[in-house]
Amino acid sequence: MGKKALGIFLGMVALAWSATTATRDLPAFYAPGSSFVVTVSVAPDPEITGVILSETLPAGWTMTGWAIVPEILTISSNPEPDTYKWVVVLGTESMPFAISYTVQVPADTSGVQSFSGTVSVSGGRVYEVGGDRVIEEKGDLDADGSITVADVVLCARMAAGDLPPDLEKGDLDSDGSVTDSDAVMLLRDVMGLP
Ligand SMILES: [Ca+2]
Ligand SMILES: [Ca+2]
Repeated sequence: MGKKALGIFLGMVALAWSATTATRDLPAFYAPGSSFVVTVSVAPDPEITGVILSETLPAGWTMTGWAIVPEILTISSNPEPDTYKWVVVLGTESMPFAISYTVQVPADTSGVQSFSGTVSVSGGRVYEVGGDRVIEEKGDLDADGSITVADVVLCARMAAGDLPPDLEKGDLDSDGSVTDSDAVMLLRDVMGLP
């Protein structure tokens, strides 16, 4: 292999090995009517000077605030109802960053919901955002795939100290404990009340 050919070959290897990555971190569960924070961590290629992150939320969910760490010049927009974009201007100093955004869940949401997203980098390539994609509704305490009166009964028994509390799925108002107010929230959900 000639020197030039070797150079091209090594260049191709470097291209193949240096890839921008983006990873989403979601909580495992949501409660209808609540809000929570989603974090997307992006590690751009060294030569990347700008990144556009685009995130599509479950239908009807809204983004209510965001932050980027470290602080980099960023412009956000909401081009379509459920899609949010952030243009991150890295300039000459490409560095990993994380965008955290707060999501408001509508009160009438139920079931498993999913997120999707892409990162477009200067130079034109587009990568899928990896990591967590789906989030389940809190309250399915008997894990049978739906939220029914049976789950309300379990929640009420946890609130009464009759059963060990399931904080991940049973703490609907996210105040750190399973109490009667969680059981009431779940009952309202089962009955289709706002
Ligand atoms: Ca259930
Ligand atoms: Ca609670």
